[in-house]
Amino acid sequence: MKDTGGTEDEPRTFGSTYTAAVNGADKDSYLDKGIRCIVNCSNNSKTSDIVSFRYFDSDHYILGDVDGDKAVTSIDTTFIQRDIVRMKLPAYYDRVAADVDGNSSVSAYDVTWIQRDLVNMSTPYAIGDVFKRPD
Ligand SMILES: [Ca+2]
Ligand SMILES: [Ca+2]
Repeated sequence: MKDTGGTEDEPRTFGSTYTAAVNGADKDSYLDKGIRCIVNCSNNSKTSDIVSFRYFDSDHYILGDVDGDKAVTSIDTTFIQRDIVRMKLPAYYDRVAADVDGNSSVSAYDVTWIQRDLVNMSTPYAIGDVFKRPD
């Protein structure tokens, strides 16, 4: 596989996009390594394709992305609202990403900040930005 990302000169960073030549059979195994295909994802051709990937790892998170789909959407706010009322949550629910205002608790304020961000209103928090997970 020809890969333009992850060299010593150009290390992969969380959330960065890079391209690679991947054939159809290879694509699935490639995606298992914490790499998410964002372009030409459904291609099952036998020949190699140049595809764009976005690189993710488990040491980082996106502020507000509690379901881990790498985007901040209204689904994330729904999960946080469930958390607030102590409803059952899936294992992938990320409470670190839910605490948008960083006050160590998950509350309706966190939901409101995300909702503001979703409609492009200003917030004092870097919702959608990548952060390193605390140790
Ligand atoms: Ca999300
Ligand atoms: Ca909070």
